[in-house]
Amino acid sequence: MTDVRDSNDYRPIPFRPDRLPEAEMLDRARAFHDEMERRRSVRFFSDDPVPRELIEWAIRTASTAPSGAHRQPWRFVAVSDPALKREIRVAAEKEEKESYENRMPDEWLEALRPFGTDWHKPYLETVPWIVVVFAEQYQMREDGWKRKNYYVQESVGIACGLFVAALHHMGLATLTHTPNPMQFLSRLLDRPPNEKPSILFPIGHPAADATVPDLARKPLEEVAVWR
Ligand code: IYR
Repeated sequence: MTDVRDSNDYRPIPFRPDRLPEAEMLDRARAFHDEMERRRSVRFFSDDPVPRELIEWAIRTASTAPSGAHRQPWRFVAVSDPALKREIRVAAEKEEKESYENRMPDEWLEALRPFGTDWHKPYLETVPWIVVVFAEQYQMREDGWKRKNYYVQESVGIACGLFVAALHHMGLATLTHTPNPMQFLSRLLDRPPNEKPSILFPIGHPAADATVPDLARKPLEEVAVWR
């Protein structure tokens, strides 16, 4: 058995980040929590423009996520073209209408009632940006070369989490929207067969009269277990 450390591929470099005093760690922890605590999923957007540069920064930040074998198996497809946004809305509403009316069981519809959702997705046309995240199931080149990716769902999920945090941090609102089924996005956005649509994010500023469901987050005691 060869030791991975004997391989020419393993060439680590020093990592010596500054260590913060504990009081400062706590201040930063609280401040970051308080900021994230103010994040809400938004379904009512303003059509105010948002500079492309902000979306670029959010994608860069998302792309700092850890990933299986550092394959970074994500593609962020950013859409601002109004005609394409309209096509996405029409196709998403077609699937969602069928889902809400015929595919989703009563238990699911009941679970969604507090959120007031239905098959209408007007925000898909209102927002200045739609970003669709695709999960790269395997790497593929035109010459037919293929290579497996690892922990794709987990990696893309973490990247999407950082994306949401980055947008919130810069003062933008978004929503994790998952039209179901969502293969229509591969067709509309010309994505290759090794990429699977994962989450769609409408992005913009909240509408002046936006509302959100009145909900609370679980307290620490409910989500943490200490042993
Ligand atoms: N995809 C549908 C349904 C939906 C499902 C869940 I779970 C939600 O938390 C919210 C909506 C829609 O986007 O309306």
